[in-house]
Amino acid sequence: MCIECGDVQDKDLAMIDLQESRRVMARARELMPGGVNSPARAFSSVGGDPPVLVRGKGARVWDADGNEYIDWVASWGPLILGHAAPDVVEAVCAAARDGTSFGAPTVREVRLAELIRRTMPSMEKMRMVSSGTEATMSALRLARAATGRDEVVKLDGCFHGHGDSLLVKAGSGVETLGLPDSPGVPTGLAKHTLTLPFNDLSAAEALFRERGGRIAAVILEPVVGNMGCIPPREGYLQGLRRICDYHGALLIFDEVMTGYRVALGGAQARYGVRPDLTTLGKVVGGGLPVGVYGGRSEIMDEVAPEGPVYQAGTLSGNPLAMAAGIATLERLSREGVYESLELTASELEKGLDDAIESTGTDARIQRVGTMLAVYFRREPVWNAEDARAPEPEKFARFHRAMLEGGVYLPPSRVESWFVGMAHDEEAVSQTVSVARAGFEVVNSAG
Ligand code: KE4
Repeated sequence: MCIECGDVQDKDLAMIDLQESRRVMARARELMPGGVNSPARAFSSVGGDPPVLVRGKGARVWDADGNEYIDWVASWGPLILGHAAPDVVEAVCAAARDGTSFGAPTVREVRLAELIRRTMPSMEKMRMVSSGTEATMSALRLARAATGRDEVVKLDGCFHGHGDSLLVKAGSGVETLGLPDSPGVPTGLAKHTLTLPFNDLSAAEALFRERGGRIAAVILEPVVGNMGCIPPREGYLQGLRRICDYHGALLIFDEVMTGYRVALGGAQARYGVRPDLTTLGKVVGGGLPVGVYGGRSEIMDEVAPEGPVYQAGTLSGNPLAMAAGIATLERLSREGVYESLELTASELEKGLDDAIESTGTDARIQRVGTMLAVYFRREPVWNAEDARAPEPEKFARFHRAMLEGGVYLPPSRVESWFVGMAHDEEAVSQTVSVARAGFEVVNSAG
């Protein structure tokens, strides 16, 4: 049952045979909540059964019924080189032949850390973990320990994974499912998480005037991918930097999504703002489970065994995941890669803009680097309130039409599309022509 979009069900998917996907999903629902291992995959806000994917190559994926799709989800961001990128597959296979895990220091984790620090110099020291959630959870614990303060500030609509302190007014799956926050988070903990609207410096200044001495850190997505694609207003990030410095709070950039997506050096390079701590994930693992948190040495040296702040993980720095990350970052570091990504992403944006204009659709595209989103409203989207304004049904109809046309989009109006190296001119032009039909479907539904 679709939670948000009323009754956009499978009958609207006349042209796609999803029989085998439905069979697998029926079995999956007996074994896993909602039949998925992450809520965002369940298609709850767009209706109908999700295709069960069986294979990916380059910019395309195939489902259990043999349907082919152009993929703009890219596993929610990691696959900037495309599916089954040869460099990554070969590196992972070579690593596996040497052993899949040791639980000991290895050469590969040192190599990946060097590549990360070279691209993001603010990460003077870092710790590998196995997910973005682990990275943000650990960064918060470290910030609280380093400052001796309990309160943390997050921005409404930003999503930082499912750590208890961060499941407050979160974006992504929490937003998609319309959950105000998550049950199970003790009020005694949630009360230490304060929230602010994104892109509102005066609100930040007011909060810090009132509680500055008790705030350990501000954590944010510098470009909010978990509400689509919301860029910072001119001077916003610089303003947060100034406020944190004045009040002795740490500035944490959660670049799990923006890292290597909005620039090789992430948002901190694109906007020239140096955070105290950064969290990474997704691209940095090349499709295998990796998260990273890091920053100023004197802060990171508080982490065990150097310091007292405890954080650990059996598979942290796993050799296969490190190999995938190394292969990905080495490829991204080559000459001309980001110029090529920018060209593809700008062509997609222009094609979608033209389709919106030619169909007279009340919609807009917002893009930063290889992250892009469509909003069914014409006015700019600067914060979570703006992003929530359009009725969910419009995106649900658009998503169904795109899927029917062989284009695989994130199943939520508050998620970013991801452009990668494998998206060629044909993928862009096919997507744009299917989008034109999709906008007509939205317009005909009124
Ligand atoms: P993971 O624990 O999923 O590796 O990372 C959590 C996380 C942290 N920070 C940001 C900015 C993130 O976007 C994420 C995870 N993003 C979602 C999609 N927007 C992952 C997809 C999912 O939840 O299944």
